[in-house]
Amino acid sequence: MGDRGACIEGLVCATLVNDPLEVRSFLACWPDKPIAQQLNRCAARIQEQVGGRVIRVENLHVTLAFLGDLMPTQISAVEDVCAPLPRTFRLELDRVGFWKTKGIVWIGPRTPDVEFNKFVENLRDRLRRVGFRIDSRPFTPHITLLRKVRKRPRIVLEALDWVINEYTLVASKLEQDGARYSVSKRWSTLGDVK
Ligand code: 2AM
Repeated sequence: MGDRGACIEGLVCATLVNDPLEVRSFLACWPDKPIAQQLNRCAARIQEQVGGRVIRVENLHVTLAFLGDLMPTQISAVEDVCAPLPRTFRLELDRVGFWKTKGIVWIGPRTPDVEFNKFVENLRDRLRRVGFRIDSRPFTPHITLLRKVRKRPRIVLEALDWVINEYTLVASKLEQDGARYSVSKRWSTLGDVK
């Protein structure tokens, strides 16, 4: 009977198994194809130097807010909070970073766009106010390029100029070879209806 035998039937399942309606969700910006392809080439060069697992080109993104497993009513609440981008933002991706404890190599802007960060922090605050638990650390825009890296890469890359004109609500399914993402909703810059 294993572990379950020691527990109260019914209650056990409720705590151990996720509700099938729950969807692992996050808000993110996605680089367009040419930028994503360049980032993928950067990741391959870094991998040659320090190993690790390159993030698939179609999965490259900046997470604005990680939301966790959401029920459909919570997804509607997120959609109610999200607003269009007030304008287009540009991020100069010119800094490769390494988070040793997470084993992540990422790329991001050396100089953050203050207005973009303000927009994201404000969005995260509004989500908190309606009950979502959002990472309390300040927003650090980054695109994860590789995981499972043990050593800091030493690499000089040409800066990439990324124009951001939308963000999306994404559903994530974890599979053996990494995550599969699907976009469920988009918010573009004001006046740019999708
Ligand atoms: P990362 O790239 O810095 O690891 C989808 O999983 C995205 O949400 C990833 O980009 C990941 O950021 C971020 N993410 C995953 N789990 C998270 C968590 N528990 N808290 C905050 N962000 C998370």
